[in-house]
Amino acid sequence: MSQQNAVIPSHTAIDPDLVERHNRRQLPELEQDYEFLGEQLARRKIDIDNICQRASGFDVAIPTWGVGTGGTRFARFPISGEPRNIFEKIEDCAVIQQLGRATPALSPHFPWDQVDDPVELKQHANAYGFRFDAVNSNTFQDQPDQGLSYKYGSLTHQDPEVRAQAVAHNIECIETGRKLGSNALTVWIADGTNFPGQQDFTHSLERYLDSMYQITAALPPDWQIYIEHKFYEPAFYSTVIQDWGTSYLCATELGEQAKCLVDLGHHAPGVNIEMIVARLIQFGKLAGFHFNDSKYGDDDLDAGSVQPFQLFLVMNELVAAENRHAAGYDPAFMLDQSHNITDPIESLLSSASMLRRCYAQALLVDREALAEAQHANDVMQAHKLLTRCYETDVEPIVQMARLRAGGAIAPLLAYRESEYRLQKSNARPHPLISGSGIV
Ligand SMILES: [Mn+2]
Repeated sequence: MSQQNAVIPSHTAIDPDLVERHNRRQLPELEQDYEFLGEQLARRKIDIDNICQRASGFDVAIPTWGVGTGGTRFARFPISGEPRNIFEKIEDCAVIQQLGRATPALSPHFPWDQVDDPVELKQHANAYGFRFDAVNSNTFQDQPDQGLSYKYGSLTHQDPEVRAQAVAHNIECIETGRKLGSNALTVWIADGTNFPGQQDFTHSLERYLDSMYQITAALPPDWQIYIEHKFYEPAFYSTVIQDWGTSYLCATELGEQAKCLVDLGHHAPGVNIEMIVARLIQFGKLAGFHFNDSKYGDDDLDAGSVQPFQLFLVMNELVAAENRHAAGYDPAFMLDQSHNITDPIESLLSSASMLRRCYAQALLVDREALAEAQHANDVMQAHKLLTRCYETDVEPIVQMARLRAGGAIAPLLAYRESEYRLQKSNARPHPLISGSGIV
């Protein structure tokens, strides 16, 4: 995990007294639950405070676009009090960090978060205690002032001028990211086809590599470039960077600074994602994650809301890699969700908590016993060693980690008590028009 110095906040989004009153009410029950779980874990030779401390080190970046209401290609249903610009988005992100204490970084998106003065933006974020994680480029839609269209592709377009425009945008993102203190660029392209025969598979990928070489050449030495694959959508027949295999091949071609980003929702249903994660770690090419969940085709449900066991198994691979100090292992963690029908602040609080929960469960795994069971082909024992940890309710650990870091024991409850959304509904007049469009 990227461990950087925490930025000390000078601003708070919610009255700290409210959080303290909330915690005083919740504390007696938490203390009882924590003590009881501590005794149970002690019988398994596990020190609860040790797990709590390690779990509190698991942080995830908030995507700035996540605090706005998402949508589908059919409709978008905005809620009142939505942030209208990046500065208001940061204020909403600050609520998530103040109460949850698991999200000290922001992952911005350009041009959506474009400002005249990135230094001012950095200062605004720092005032709330945030640093900037990977910046995200956008060549999947046309902007109002854009010269050439991405309708038929961007980095892989047949026309070298369109490719040059897309490359230039990515290089601009690096420049802005440098001013924000970021050290990575995430590149996801929508390029692909809707019809067999529309494009030549090989030539599209050649053009992608050619464009990516130019972007990679513009990276500062301490930066990385994250290649994000997605198997389909918006292109429905073929996608240029469709899976982890193509991502790995490209990252290998592009060299040391290029790695593969795993968005949990960007795989076909049923794919063994935890094994992909293990493979990428083994070969030193895991860039990090976009955490979310998926059941069918939607790639932006809340992390762990549909397949929590899968999330646990992914965390299990991460903990295994940490414990053995796997070479080149330093993943970046980001959420990437679309909140279509929930309050985005509630979803992001809940998801960050869910990640910590699965991570804490993975920390409980007795790896020595697991290795012995695997060696002896004791299938059931090996399986039970994992499921026993997954079935352990570690919520008191997650809550205690939050409390010790100055957050709220029950952040959703505290958020509702604060009436933050209501306040913002009054402060941010917004036309409640249902428009279409994904985030
Ligand atoms: Mn993503």
